Amino acid sequence: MKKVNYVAVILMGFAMFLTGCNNKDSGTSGALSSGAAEKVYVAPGEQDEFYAFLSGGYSGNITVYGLPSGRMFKEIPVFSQFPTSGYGYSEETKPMLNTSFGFIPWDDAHHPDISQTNGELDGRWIFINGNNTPRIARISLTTFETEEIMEVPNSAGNHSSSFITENTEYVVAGTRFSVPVPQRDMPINEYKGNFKGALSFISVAPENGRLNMEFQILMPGFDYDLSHPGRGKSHGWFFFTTYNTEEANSLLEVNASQNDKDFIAAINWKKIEEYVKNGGGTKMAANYAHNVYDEETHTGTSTMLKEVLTVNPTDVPGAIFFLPTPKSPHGCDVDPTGQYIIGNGKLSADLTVHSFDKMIAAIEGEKFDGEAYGIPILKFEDVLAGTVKSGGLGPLHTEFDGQGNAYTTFFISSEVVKWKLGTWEVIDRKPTFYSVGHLMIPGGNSRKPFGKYVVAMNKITKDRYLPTGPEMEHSAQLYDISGEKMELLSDFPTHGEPHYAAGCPAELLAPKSQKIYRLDENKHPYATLTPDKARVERDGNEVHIYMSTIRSHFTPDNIEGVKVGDKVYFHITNHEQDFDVPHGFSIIGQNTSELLVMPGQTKTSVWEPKKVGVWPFYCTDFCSALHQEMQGYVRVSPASSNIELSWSLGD
Ligand code: RUQ
Ligand code: CUA
Repeated sequence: MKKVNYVAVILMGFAMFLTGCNNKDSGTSGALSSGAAEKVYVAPGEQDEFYAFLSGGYSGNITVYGLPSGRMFKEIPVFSQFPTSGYGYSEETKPMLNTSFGFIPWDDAHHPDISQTNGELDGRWIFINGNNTPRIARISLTTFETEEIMEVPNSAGNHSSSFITENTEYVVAGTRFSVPVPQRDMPINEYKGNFKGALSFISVAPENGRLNMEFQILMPGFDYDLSHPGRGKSHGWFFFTTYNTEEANSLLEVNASQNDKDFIAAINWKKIEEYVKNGGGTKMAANYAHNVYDEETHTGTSTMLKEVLTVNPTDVPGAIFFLPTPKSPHGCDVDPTGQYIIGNGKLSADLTVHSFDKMIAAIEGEKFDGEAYGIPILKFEDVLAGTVKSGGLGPLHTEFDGQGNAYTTFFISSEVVKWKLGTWEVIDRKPTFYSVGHLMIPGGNSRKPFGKYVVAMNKITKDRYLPTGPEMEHSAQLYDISGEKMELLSDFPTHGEPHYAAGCPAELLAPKSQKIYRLDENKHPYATLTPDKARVERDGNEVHIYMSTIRSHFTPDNIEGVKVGDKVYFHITNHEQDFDVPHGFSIIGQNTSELLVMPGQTKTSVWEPKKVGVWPFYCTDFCSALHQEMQGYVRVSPASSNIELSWSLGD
């Protein structure tokens, strides 16, 4: 990609000039110019310029891509069991998926957000929300492993999440559905005035990223759809879109569209933080899981937390205001300067842009237009910065390029529209294929966007790829936005349903990406640190096998004395200290998944042998020329047998 053949480019330009070919419509014609092809071509052995982290939606995970190539590098398991790596199947990772509803091996993951320092991406962690059984996850961007999951109490449909403040002080989680708080048995049609919407502020410890549920604001019973932090001048505030301010509880497609305007809730979290630090708020009994993965033992633990601090909005005057925003707004986006708050009214054609300065002036002038449940409503005209008459239909989400431009997706009219902040004029529009949801510019949700590419994530694929039965993978499209006009460069398939995505320059992550885990730092209680420590121990009907692996051998490789009815734990330590050499482990009849054990790591799989016989196990990852020889046997005797445990160390 870097080695552009200039002569070819000049000749090509000349040829276009001769034929009168106009590059402008390359997106609709389906025939891309070779200029576009060169822009996405990453030659063999070369690397991409950006990482892109796409949420998997109903896959529950995150997928990692390179830009501009659109090549998929990895799927990071977060909320879903993942047989490819054994996540959620191994004894070490099962606790990560514990909740107050028990073991929940799936979720609906929507909005990844990378940690920031001073409003710029710092590449330490990425956060994502579980929408269905409300949870927030923190993933290390060194190991690309899920390190922590916090359940969110009093929430339901954790959708206006997981956005972070500009120094990663908080990861914020807002409920989409309002519910009775605390949950109780009550008639649904008594919703209005009785249900609450919890907005949770979870602090992130700067040293190690540990999450702590600091407080929850119990808002009126609206739906809280999306949110974004203030930044720069508006740092200290958080903005949430609401819909269903009608508080309807049935036929929402009609009944929640009655009000001409819903609200953006502006929350001064610094003020609430101060209130809470001074002893404000009410402790409420709760029950929610906090799951932490220990870096030294590579083992997760799950703790149930029993209390949450709640804040009633009217107890902190001057902290929360409503900004009227037309037509059931969905996206809520804040520009890199922190001045503009954009509400995308999904039933309107126009975009509403609020001004932070005007909002502050209106608050100081106490110019209110009534209140809702004690929360002051500002006057629409007083806070409005401008309206983008876009000519599109169904605006959803907006990102920024750092050059004073904004890019908004339109679901109904299937396009990305580029417009100018401050003048509100539309500069360009390009079709998407089809029905675009979110879009992402690397750093586009920070003070410092890298405005070279935008990725549009489309909800419908149809004819873009070879058909694969009734369902197609969703389609992403990459546009070059470095010029005045956008240029469609490529399509690439995604996995699950990408909602939001986050991207960053490759150099922020690539140099610090973990290569191995050091064996001499392995603190796993069942680690086998030298092959001579490999052994088998019986404890009642539990059998613990301490096993080590190195190309191309399991130690021990033959085990006898196991009986039907035993619970056999294979604790496997990978002794490799080389980058990219995992070993796998699987045994016939195992009803979990294989394990993929990284260099220096220990992982555990449980096997409950059902049948007498001699059963093989093998390595599932083709690790060397003698990978096929990496195998062993377990002899399983009848429950009544008294064959002693024995094993071979291969000497
Ligand atoms: S959503 S397509 Cu889950 Cu972010 Cu708007
Ligand atoms: Cu180890 Cu294949």
